[in-house]
Amino acid sequence: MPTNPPKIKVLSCGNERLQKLKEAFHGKYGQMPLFYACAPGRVNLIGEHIDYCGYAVLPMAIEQNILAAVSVNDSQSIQLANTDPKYKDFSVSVDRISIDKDNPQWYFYFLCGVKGIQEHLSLSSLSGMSCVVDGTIPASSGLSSSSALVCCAGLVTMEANQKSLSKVTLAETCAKCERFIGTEGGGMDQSISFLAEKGTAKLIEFNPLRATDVRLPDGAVFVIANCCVEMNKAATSHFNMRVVECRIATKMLAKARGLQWSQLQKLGELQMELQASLDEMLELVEEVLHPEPYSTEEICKTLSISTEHLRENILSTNTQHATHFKLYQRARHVYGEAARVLQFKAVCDSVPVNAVAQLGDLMNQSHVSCRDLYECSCPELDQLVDICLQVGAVGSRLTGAGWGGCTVSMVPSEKIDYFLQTVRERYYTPDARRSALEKQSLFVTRPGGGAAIFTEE
Ligand code: ADP
Ligand code: NG1
Repeated sequence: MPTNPPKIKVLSCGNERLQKLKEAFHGKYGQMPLFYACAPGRVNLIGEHIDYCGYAVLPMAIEQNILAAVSVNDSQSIQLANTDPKYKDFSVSVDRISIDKDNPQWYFYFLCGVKGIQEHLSLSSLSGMSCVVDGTIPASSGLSSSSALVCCAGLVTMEANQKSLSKVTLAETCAKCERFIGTEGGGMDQSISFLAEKGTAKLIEFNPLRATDVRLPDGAVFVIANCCVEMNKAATSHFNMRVVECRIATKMLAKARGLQWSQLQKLGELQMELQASLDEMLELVEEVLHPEPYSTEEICKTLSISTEHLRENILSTNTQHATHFKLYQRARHVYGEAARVLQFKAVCDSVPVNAVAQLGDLMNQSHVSCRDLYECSCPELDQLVDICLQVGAVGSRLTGAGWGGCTVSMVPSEKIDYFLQTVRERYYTPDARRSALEKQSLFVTRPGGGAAIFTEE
């Protein structure tokens, strides 16, 4: 497999979207783009909220992506425009890049990618760039529009500065730099955006980052359905609260086992340290943690630390206000979900006769765990999952961060027409807003390719 993102020669006149983007670019900057870059969104089939705990996940890239047209300028500035008027123009001098965590505007995600590559390559000066961005991934819907934008910006910056980096380095760099916006994600989105290959889902493992093909069984298709509730991760504390709860659970479990807990941050690291199985980790959770929420006082007392220490070293900036932490529920979800990912991969590899039913079961268990233990679902997602299961899906679950956004369902191929029509009738048509969004909200998806650079022939 080639290690660098592909550079593809294209004819924009054969591609309506590229042609339109080229025209928009010309209208904005009065010149032609030098090159284009695209990075896909993703749908996670199973393995939710466990990447930042160090565990493997199982996503595939989707066809929807972020595409940018780019030229290099000599004005020493980064000029950004967007084909969607909702995203306003922005310009900044290359030596004045800063990212405001308290105000997650679209261009700050772009600047995350720019800054990440600059720091990784230790570039003392950056080329000026003029860009127009065009996106087709529904935003704040669990399909990784933000990471696709960060990855696209990272790739653009690499190319505009005439550098070359491997897909793995780009993925790791973009995973790290998206955290400049404040969310403490785990790297799944950026990894699949760069490492995806058409026709196959991937098992993504971390530390070291690697991607293994997962062939999905014949006879079923995956359908994405958006519940039409948006949840912006960077603008709320839900996401980081879960990251923090997992971090505290790691330390409390480590302390109970007499380990040096202060350096341990992830539930996965703790498992490695203990050399235990996932089942044994679940037993440890039952033995050590209690289901009632932990107060700040109880945590500080158990770890023998001050509240200031907790706030400064363990909590994130946007979770400073938190007073209660559900450690038992979060840890149970993470260890259970990590096991389900491995079971899903094993079923795809061995393809038993009832493979589709087994995978569906695992997806259903995942949703229940996200809903009840991790509490990252919402009534609309639960309703949509129920409808999908009633009308033919063998498995259905929320995908991505949750609290809104999309479900992914596994549907036997022969039932797909009835499924799509009935979900439409039951979830979208009765509500005017949903109905207006239905076309981009309910669709069959197949594993797509990863990020790439295009130049015109
Ligand atoms: P997701 O789950 O899609 O990653 P987030 O809430 O983390 O959702 O990020 C969504 C943000 O990403 C948007 O608010 C916007 O700032 C940015 N974004 C998404 N799509 C685009 C786009 N096409 N153009 C510009 N910015 C975009
Ligand atoms: P989305 O669905 O893109 O908000 C987020 C995290 C992932 C992962 C999932 C939950 C970022 C950039 N992405 O994805 O790393 O933790 O939630 O599985 O933070």
